[in-house]
Amino acid sequence: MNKVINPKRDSWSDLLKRPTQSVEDIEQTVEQIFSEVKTKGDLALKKYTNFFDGIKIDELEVSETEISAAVLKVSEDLQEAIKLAKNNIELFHSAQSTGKIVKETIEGVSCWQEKKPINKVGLYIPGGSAPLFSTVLMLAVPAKVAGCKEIILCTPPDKEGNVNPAILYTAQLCGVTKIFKVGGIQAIAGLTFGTETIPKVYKIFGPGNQFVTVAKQLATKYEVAIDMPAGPSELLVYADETAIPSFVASDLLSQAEHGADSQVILVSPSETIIAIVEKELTQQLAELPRKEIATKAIENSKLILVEDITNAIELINEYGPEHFIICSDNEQYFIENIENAGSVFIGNYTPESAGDYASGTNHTLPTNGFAKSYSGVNLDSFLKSMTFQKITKQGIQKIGNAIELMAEAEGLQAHKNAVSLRLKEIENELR
Ligand code: HSO
Ligand code: ZN
Repeated sequence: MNKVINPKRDSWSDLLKRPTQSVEDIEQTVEQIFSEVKTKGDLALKKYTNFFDGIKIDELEVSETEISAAVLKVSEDLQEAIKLAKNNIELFHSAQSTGKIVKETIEGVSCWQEKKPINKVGLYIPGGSAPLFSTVLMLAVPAKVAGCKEIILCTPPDKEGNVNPAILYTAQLCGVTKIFKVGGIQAIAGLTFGTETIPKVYKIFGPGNQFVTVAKQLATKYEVAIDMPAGPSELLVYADETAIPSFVASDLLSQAEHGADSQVILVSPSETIIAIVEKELTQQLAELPRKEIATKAIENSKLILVEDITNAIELINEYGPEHFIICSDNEQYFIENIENAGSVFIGNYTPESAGDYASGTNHTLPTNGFAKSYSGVNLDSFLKSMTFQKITKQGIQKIGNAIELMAEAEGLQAHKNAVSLRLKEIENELR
């Protein structure tokens, strides 16, 4: 890991750069696949599944039989673990419900706001080296809590044309409506336009590689919303002398093992802590089955020695990590002053893995500095707010004149008329 000592403020933006990704050429491929899926539907989905995943698929939709068979392949212990996680995620996301907000702004003018579910949502679950069935929980549970009517899941098939059993088990447990064996750009295009078998959705959720990310961005041009521009995983740990170095190293590695492009950062005011964490990290890394991936991520990563906590928090807010772990005797300072982070983990006994799987918070979070402007996925991501108003005769008399004046000043006579006609009618009635 690269060690940096007391970096000056003007070097922060260079120091905190995410590993660069080249997006060149991707856009053209994405547009090509989108236009084929739009015109040829399932045929195009099957063609690209064959091309990218190397498998000829006859039936894109996962059948009931396949789901029942998958359930038998998931051990009882794992089923219980998934159920425990589901319960916590359900509890925390249900608690986020805000209900109806009613306000009489002026006598006779009632305004209220209600949240309604996004009726059709698409969940994308990547394939690849680790089948992240935990992401099914993080997306399908809040969708269900929100009351989304159709929950469509797309995930790429393996070389035999199957979907990982734990993904299928979790999907059926969470009440996913339909599951399709299709991944990558073609899946996003299918959810965007709808095909003979895949329903068109209103919003697409979930992580993915660069291709999926660019495809999700293109989907927004076709009136489909997306959760956020997701990128490689990242973690920043602040550790002072009260941190337990072996724990810190294990946390850094937990994110590093996601992908070669993941980034982990340790910020500390203590040279001793940095030195011990680095030693621990080397030892633990050597034992990991995914050490090749983690080693590459560690190459992108940094150990930063800071002068004090004020300096540390400024730097952390500038970076805006997806995950932020605080191991400090002054944790309250960090809790109060952190402004930009996707999800915050506090104390030596709060590993980031807890939030990845089972504590109840969501693990679909903004990366790449987007924590400055985006929230992670939560109950509201599956809802939209609608406003209502009802105005009485007395109410329109109270605000009517203000509306007339403002409409006049904007040069919009018809707007003014809509009020004037009513006011005159009321006056006539009163005579
Ligand atoms: N840390 C990842 C999510 C995940 N980790 C899934 C394990 N499984 C992105 O927040
Ligand atoms: Zn993770």
